[in-house]
Amino acid sequence: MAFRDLREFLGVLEEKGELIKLKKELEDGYEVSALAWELAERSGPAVQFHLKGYDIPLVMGLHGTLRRNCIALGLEPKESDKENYYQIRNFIAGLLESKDKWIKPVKVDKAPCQEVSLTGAEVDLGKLPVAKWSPMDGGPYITLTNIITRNMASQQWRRNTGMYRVMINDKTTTNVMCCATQHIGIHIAIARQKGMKTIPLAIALGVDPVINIVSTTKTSFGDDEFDFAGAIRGEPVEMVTCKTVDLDVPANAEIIIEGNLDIDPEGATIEGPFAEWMGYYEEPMMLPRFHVTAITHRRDPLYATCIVGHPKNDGEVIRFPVIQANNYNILRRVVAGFRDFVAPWNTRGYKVVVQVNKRYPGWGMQAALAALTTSQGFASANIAVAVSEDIDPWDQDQVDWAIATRVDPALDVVILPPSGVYPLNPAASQRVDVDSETGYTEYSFVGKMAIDATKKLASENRRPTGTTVEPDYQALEFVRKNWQSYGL
Ligand SMILES: Cc1cc2nc3c(=O)[nH]c(=O)nc-3n(C[C@H](O)[C@H](O)[C@H](O)COP(=O)(O)O)c2cc1C
Ligand SMILES: [Mn+2]
Repeated sequence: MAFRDLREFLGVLEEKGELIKLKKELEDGYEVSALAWELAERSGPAVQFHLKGYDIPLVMGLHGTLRRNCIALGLEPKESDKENYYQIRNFIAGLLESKDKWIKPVKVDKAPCQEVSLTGAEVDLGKLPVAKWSPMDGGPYITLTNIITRNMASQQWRRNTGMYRVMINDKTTTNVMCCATQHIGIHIAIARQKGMKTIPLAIALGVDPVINIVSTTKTSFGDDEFDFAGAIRGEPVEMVTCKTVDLDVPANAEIIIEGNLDIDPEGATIEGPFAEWMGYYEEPMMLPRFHVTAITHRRDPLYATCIVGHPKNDGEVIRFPVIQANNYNILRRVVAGFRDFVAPWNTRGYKVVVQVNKRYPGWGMQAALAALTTSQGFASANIAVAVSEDIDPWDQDQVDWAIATRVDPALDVVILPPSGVYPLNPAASQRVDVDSETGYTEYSFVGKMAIDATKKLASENRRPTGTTVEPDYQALEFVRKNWQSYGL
């Protein structure tokens, strides 16, 4: 199964009643953002519409429900969010491990995304239907991006695509949010260490939804997400060479923005604030500036977007099952008695839960510490909780009950000292814009807390956790069968 492009996906969504084309034109960015908020609140459909003042139509909410993400991945959607979460997580985690199934992209000469090519004085980012989405935002933001860069130190074509936010400054420049712990941050640091002042960069907008999903998935550094997309699609992604920079981009995209990222720390400019996915306005930061050399697009392009901030906006829904799939794979290998791992939706990945079958004393704390110290866990989790098999790690009410009743705070909590982490961490302090020693960009410092909320054992020199209250199941069955007889 593979969608050729965004349009084919939209066609299927419309057929299934998952996409509505609005007749009404929207007035401004705030109305778009409020509509996104309410659609997230209601787990509503994807929408296509026009924004006043712009010719290019917008599509929004493509990834807004786990159900739609199942459709995007060619999986049969199931009834509940829980089933769809596990279905997507396991599918992504499985393919990440099956490198033999990864398929390299193929090159094409003629591409829909280059039907129109604007260079030099023709470049005008203001033509894109991108507005200020939230009152305190520092500018108009492009959000559903696929940002392609290369490892400039590698002889091979080591490429990365990641989804990173982009603030428009003027007709020809933007900032790109590229922090140290992301692969683009590593590309920048490597190029800086080689003494380079700029690197080529391309932004693909409006793509086959699988490409958005791989740009959000945390693969290992050095992996090409387009090879991984090939595995999901069951056929290669078609790529075309950019008009003005030495990079390849998905040929069937709606719009491509090409140019050079100024990585000289002197060239950084203020970006933000931005109403971000973790539910806070992100403070302004100094970020590299992107100088656009060309915009290419289809003759009648669509502009795909998402607006973050609501806990169930498409940005969160797309991230939630895939971003931790790699972490799940790592923990599966290193945690003794491993059963499951969930980064709960409501805590935006800053709290994670690992479930273990504790056969030996101490395995609970080992699991919680391991969840904090994989590279992804280290970069993004502040709190890890280990639970026993009787607690469903998906159900945060059960996890809270385990924390409240199985944790002696003096014995079952380990605090790790502050370390450099992903900067979009609301609890972190001391942000560093550019580290002159390493060339790394954007990180913060925060400590970490491991909580062992597993059942306690006598062999741990503890009073064993009591027996959980459960009904007599035979009696319960009897009561249920005879429910009417109680006059209820
Ligand atoms: C809508 C959306 C916007 C995102 N914006 C950013 C961003 O601005 N900066 C960032 O570091 N990560 C951002 N992410 C998360 C990254 O896409 C994700 O961590 C991905 O793994 C990065 O690619 P990489 O692993 O190749 O670095 C965003 C995710 C989504 C879904
Ligand atoms: Mn990557």
